[in-house]
Amino acid sequence: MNYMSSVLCAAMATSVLAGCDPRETGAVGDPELAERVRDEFVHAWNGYVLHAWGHDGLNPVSETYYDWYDASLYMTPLDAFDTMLLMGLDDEALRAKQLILENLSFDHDFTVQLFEVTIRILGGLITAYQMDGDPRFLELAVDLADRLLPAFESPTGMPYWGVNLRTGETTGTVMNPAEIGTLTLEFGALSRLTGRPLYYERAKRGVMAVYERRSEIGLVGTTIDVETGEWIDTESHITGRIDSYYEYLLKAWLLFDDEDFREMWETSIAAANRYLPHEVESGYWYGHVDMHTGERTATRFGALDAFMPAVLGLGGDGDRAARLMDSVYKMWTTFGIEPEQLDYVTMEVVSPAYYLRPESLESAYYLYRLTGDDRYLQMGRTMFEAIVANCRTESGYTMLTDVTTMEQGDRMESFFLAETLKYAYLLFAPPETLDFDGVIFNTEAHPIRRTW
Ligand code: DMJ
Repeated sequence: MNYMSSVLCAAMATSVLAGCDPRETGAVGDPELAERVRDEFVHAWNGYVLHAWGHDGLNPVSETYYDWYDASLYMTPLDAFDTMLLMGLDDEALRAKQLILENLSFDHDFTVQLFEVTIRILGGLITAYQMDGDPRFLELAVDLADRLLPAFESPTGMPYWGVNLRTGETTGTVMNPAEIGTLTLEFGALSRLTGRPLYYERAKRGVMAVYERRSEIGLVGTTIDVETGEWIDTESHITGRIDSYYEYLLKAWLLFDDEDFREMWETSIAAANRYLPHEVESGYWYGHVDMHTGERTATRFGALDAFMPAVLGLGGDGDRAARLMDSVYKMWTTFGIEPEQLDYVTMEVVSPAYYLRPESLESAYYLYRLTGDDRYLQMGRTMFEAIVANCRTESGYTMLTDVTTMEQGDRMESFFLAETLKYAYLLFAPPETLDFDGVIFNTEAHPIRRTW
């Protein structure tokens, strides 16, 4: 049993989530449904190939493409590549690999968002290198990371929002815990793979600067000025702008054996578990509070918050994981598909879109792998079938503008192929498809293996 497994098993021994090895939990999946997920992945990828080839992504209704910046950074093929390898789609993977290696360049005079480019592109390249073995993926990752490093040159060590890939000029002093804290797995893995500690040191210094500014009761706020170190928005929660801060505290400890991260994770999750949970008639939720007083500021929960059962489960807190997952599923089934945000007291939609997000399926996958409980398999089935029924188009899959009407929008985010369909596939596929205990997924579902 490796280190990660033993940490997890030790933690789980005290929780209701018993068992660590999926074969021991009896989690056999649903191989027929896994095949269907694979077919739907191919359908979505073919839409990209036909209408958006070489661009960042597909608009599946208008059958057009989009790019985030003035030139493509090949987000969809990079995000999709390791899913193809896991699904055994070797021809598709080879075409994606050729497209990336023949065309991808980071020598562009434009500013990119540090967080998004790190989780999707740097993360995609690192896993591509680990799974495929071609050193050109690692060379691209190093080139990208070197161009991103100037972002960390702030007075506090917390990175700026964006950086110009060619000039290194930085932009954006208002940042948040998620965008600062969700860089350590990618920069840390690169340090281990290259023997250059600088990447990890820079990313870690940024997270520690956030952690050191936690409130007297141990919580972090929504936005912070990276030059002054002052909090701007002091609302605390687990939704966007804070969410993966918690995820990476835990995962950096597990991936790198770094005791500093263990301490940061244990302190931070204890505060979150003390002040955020809210038991109301509709169930058990994690809401919003003021970071200084702990007073309730909002009763909102949403699609992004649904990552939390997975992280709680991975951290060994089976009881909270199971209870929160029931609420996640209720959020999904109340409307047929989860909304971006709801008020869990009134159960009314606050923000009605569904962006093809993965977090609910991700949590179903983790809890199924950790417990072998068929309830999670069934939850995943319901979610996958709802996505097929409502988001499928002739040329791919689209986001919905409103889950109360199921009106379709016109956008397929790259994380649909990186995460949503990957977690669905892994949930239903035989456990040996991926050794769950041997990898740590980055927040874009790129599995990172501790090869060092
Ligand atoms: C993805 O880019 C990542 O999962 C990120 O952590 C949150 N947003 C999307 C998916 O919803």
